[in-house]
Amino acid sequence: MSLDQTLLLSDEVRTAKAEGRPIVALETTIVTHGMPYPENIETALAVERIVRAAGAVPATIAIMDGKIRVGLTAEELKHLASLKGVMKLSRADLAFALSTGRPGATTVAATMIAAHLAGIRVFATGGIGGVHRGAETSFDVSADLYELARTPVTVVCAGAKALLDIPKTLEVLETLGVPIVTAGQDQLPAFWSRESGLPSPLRLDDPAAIAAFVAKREEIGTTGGVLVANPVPLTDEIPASVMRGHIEAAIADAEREGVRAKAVTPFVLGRILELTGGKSLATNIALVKNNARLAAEIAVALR
Ligand code: PSU
Repeated sequence: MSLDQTLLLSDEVRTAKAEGRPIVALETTIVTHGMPYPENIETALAVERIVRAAGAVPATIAIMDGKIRVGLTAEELKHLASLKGVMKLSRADLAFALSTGRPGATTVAATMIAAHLAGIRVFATGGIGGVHRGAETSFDVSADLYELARTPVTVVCAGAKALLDIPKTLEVLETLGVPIVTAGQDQLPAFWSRESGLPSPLRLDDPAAIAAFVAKREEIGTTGGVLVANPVPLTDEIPASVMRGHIEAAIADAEREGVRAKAVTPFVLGRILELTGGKSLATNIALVKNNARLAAEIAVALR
């Protein structure tokens, strides 16, 4: 079987590619493992509308019936969200879901791989995976970081999820040669909060400048992706001082219950949702929408 039979672009995405229109890839782990129903579906559809309103074509990515699907209908997205046992796919198991026919949602790493295969250069998510707290003993480091090092896709996020060890995540990205560009401020944002207390390695203030940077990397043949950190809007943020206690409590619960590996992030996100009385979900939705807008603007400027 050739890649043509495995990689299935929707009519809209195929036409957009043929016409050279800007496209923004979107992931599905946030739908199946990151947010509860019905906010997960509502957010995924709202994000597609935002990408369109900014002049780009959305390409939501998932694995269904042994195919890499690039561009899903609302019905297909709802079907994926309703299925039990959807795999949370990364580089290691993407082809497993394809060869066995198991349904799979794509993480940042798997979405980057699929986007690159489909010739899509920009991708919007909420927060990337990174180095987990206690990684010095658990060795829990997300494959997202290594994907950023090797696959040439620009990933717009709101920083690394603040439940991670952000200084260690920054160190690994630096070692791997992944540029981190924060949009419009000096400090790296921390997902639910605008401030992490850490300076961003790079800063650019508008989509055109970010697109010029990405284009220059392509011109000189620098391999790998670009991480764009987009601070959550001020009106939607939960200050870092408030989040700190909730994150620590949620991680302590995960440890007590023996949650490991791929299950850690979904568990901690769910626990933080309870601890913040739903506010963390509202913030998560707001930051994903904000990232979709910036990603579309970068894609438009990159043409
Ligand atoms: N952004 C969100 N919520 C999420 C994710 C991103 O707002 O749940 C997903 C992404 O798919 C990312 C994954 O790749 O979380 C990271 O998981 P882990 O920490 O297990 O690598």
